[in-house]
Amino acid sequence: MAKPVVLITGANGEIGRALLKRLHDDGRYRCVTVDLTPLPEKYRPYCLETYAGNIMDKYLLDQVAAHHEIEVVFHLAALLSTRGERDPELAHQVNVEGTLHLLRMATNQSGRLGRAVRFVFPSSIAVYGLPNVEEKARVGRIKEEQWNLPITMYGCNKLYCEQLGRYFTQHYRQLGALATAARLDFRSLRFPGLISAETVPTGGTSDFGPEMLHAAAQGQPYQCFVGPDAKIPFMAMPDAVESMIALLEADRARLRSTVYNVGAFSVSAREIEARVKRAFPKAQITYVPDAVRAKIVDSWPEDVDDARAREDWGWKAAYSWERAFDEYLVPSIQKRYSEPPPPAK
Ligand code: AKB
Repeated sequence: MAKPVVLITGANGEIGRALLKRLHDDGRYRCVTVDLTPLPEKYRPYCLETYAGNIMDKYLLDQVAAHHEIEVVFHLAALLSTRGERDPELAHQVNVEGTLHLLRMATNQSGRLGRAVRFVFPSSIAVYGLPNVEEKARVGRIKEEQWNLPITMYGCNKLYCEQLGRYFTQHYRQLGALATAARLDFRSLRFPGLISAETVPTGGTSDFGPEMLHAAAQGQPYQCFVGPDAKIPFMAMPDAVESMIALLEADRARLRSTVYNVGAFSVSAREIEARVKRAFPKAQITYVPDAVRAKIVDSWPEDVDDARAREDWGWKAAYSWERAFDEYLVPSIQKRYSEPPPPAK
C-alpha cells in the first residue's frame, strides 16, 4: 500500500524542519510542503514535492490537493505573537483566513477520498490570558477551559481556529446533500514555548528562552526582554514533534476533545539564565524588559495541566528541564556552533 501523503504548511519554520526530518527518518509517510520561502537544499530530499507559495493562495492549495491524495495535514504556518502585535490585521489574515483555506481544502479532500483527513493544528499557551501575576501564581497549572481570554491577536486567532477545527469536524455543512459526507478529523495541541538546538525562533514572545541559550552558545551578549521572574512552560523541540505524531496516530475513539494542553517543564528567565551559565560560564545576560512583551508573558500561564492528553493518548514528555539541557540542548548546540557554516548557495 502507498505511504500516506502528509501536507506540511510552514515547513520552513522551526517546527516544520524538525517535523520533516522526523517523518523522513520514520519512513512511513511521504511529505509535501508549502512555505512562503523555498526549503533549503538539505530538506528537499525529505519531500515528495515542495511548493513555495502563500497559504492565502487558494489556487495553490487546490493545485496541491489536485496533485496529491493528502491524508494528513500539519498546518504549522502562522504569524507568532510579537509579530502579530506589530501587524494584527496581517496576523488575522494569515492565522485565521489561511487556516480557513486549509480546513476547507482538507474537508474537500476528505469528501474525495471518502474518509476523514486528519488535520493536526499546533495551538498555543497564547490562548490563555491571565489578568495579573497574582492570579497566574494562584492558578499554577492551567486546565484547557480556564482563562481563555487572550491578550494578543495571535492568541485570539489560535483560540478561534481551535473552534473552527471543531466546527469543521462536527458540524460543517450539517444541512443539505453534504451532511453525510466524510468530514475532517481535527486535532490540536496547545504548545508551550519551544526550544530547539537547531533553530532560533522569530516573531514569538517565548523567544527569550531560546534566544538566551543561542546567544550564550555563540559568545554573544544577550539583553532579555522580560524580567528575571517571568515564568512560562517550555518544551524541547523533539518532544513537540513527538507529541504531534502521537496525537496524529491516537485512536479517534479515545479522543474526548479536539484541544489538548501538552506540557514538559516550567522555568523562569532567571532559572534559564542560571542553567545557561552552567554550560556557558562566560555568558553575558542582562535584563531590559520591554513593557508590551513582558505583559504578554505575564498573561500566559506559569504551567499547563496536560492530564487530558496523558489520559486520552498517553502523552508524556521525554525531556525534563535537566534532561533537555544535558542530553539535547547543550550537546547539540555546542556541535552546531563549532561546525563551519554550510557553503552559501
Ligand atoms: C510565541 O511566542 O508566540 C509562540 C507561542 C508561545 O505560541 N512561541
